[in-house]
Amino acid sequence: MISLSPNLPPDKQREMLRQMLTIRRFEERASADYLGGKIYGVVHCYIGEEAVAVGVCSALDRTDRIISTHRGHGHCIAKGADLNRMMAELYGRQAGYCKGKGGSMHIADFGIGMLGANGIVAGGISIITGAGLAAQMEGKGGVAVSFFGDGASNAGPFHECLNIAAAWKLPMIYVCENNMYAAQTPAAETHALSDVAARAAGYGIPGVIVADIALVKPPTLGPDGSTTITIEALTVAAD
Ligand SMILES: Cc1ncc(C[n+]2csc(CCOP(=O)(O)OP(=O)(O)O)c2C)c(N)n1
Ligand SMILES: [Mg+2]
Repeated sequence: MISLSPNLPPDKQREMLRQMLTIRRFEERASADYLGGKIYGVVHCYIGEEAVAVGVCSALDRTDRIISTHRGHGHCIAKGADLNRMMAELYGRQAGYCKGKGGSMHIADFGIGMLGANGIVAGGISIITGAGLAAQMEGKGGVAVSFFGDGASNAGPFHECLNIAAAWKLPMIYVCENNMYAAQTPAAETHALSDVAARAAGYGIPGVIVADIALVKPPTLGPDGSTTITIEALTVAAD
């Protein structure tokens, strides 16, 4: 993970804006073609949440590993995935990341540290916590980043993984994309404690809450890269 100054150079800001717009344009096209019946399977869009993926991934090295959710395009693009292979995958083509057999929710690119999108709500949290253990064992200062929704924070993997990550001091960043809904269900109907970061604190993991993220300056990991942290990004999805 690299350290980003809160006062970013203009070139860096332009690059981050370019990435956010790339995600937006990619998904506008994907959404239109999905609604037009040209794409099989399901396409969940990340429109409105682009700043979270770009802010977080801008602070990562290529070798740092991330995992995504059912809204995977933004995380893929922010980590540096190939747009043509992504779109080919949505269209079910041989040139796609999974030879067209996986579709929108299964795009992964291990070469850039993108371990995959995931149709199982909270399923990715377990996978990436294993990658956090791998990073710790490798001893090269890498981190693993788990993106997940507020709804996923009600599921078992969230609680089990944060517990063990804190106990083992894994180099993990848990990023909750809190858009206040799990599908159509308002968050207040499913959990009484509204701040997901406060839940993480219950496992001994420090958390920060940010309103959307134009830039995440990751809270400092321990000097040996051994601390687990949680970032709760308050954000809004378009659907
Ligand atoms: C294990 C599991 N249960 C239920 C679903 C159906 N489902 C798909 S998206 C979703 C809501 C997820 O909410 P959240 O984690 O907040 O993500 P958001 O869609 O808000 O980004 C649900 C319940 C699923 N995909 N997997
Ligand atoms: Mg949500």
